[in-house]
Amino acid sequence: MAECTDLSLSISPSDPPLAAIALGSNLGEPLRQLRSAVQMLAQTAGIDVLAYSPWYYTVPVGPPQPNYWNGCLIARVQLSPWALLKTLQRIEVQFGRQRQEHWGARTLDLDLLLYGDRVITTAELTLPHPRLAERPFVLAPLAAIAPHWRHPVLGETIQTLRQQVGDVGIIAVLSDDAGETMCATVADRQPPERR
Ligand code: PH2
Ligand code: MG
Ligand code: MG
Repeated sequence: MAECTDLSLSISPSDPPLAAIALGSNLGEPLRQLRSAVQMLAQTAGIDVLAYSPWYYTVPVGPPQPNYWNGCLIARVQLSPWALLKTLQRIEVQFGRQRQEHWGARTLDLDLLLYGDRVITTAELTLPHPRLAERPFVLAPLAAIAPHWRHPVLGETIQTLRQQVGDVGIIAVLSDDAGETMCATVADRQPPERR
């Protein structure tokens, strides 16, 4: 499993489907939980984890709560979008996730962001994830592993969307490959200039 390989260049996202999943945690031991969630997903039948991003330390969006650690992974999946969603929800519960305040603190959050180029609007599932294009804490890690994946509704690449939102709310980036001590702070936290 490689960290930070641009899979969207070499692999078609639709056949067999690639899924992009966002990970977040701000309760308990976030980094430990996120790393073991990656392992658990990698060991799940029908999910082949191909790459995962560095971990981003981010300012919480929503009610006052601890800072988050966020990341993304890309997997080749042999599950329907709905079966994949159920699997993510089951793993969240295994990590002690309780349904609580909207946008509130959590031990583990696994959000299905993209599933190939599928566009889905049902009560349980909206794809692409409805807030994907607004969130630096999702777009920054996703752009690290899939910059050329095109948002199937907006028609823009993840890299372009990531440039549009900038680094607002990103405090630091930690790469597992570079070792635990490598923690670069992101100086530019201003919104980007619109061109
Ligand atoms: N998730 C939320 C609410 N707010 N803020 C950050 N920085 N990162 C998150 O993952 C996050 C959040 C609910 O899913
Ligand atoms: Mg979320
Ligand atoms: Mg969620």
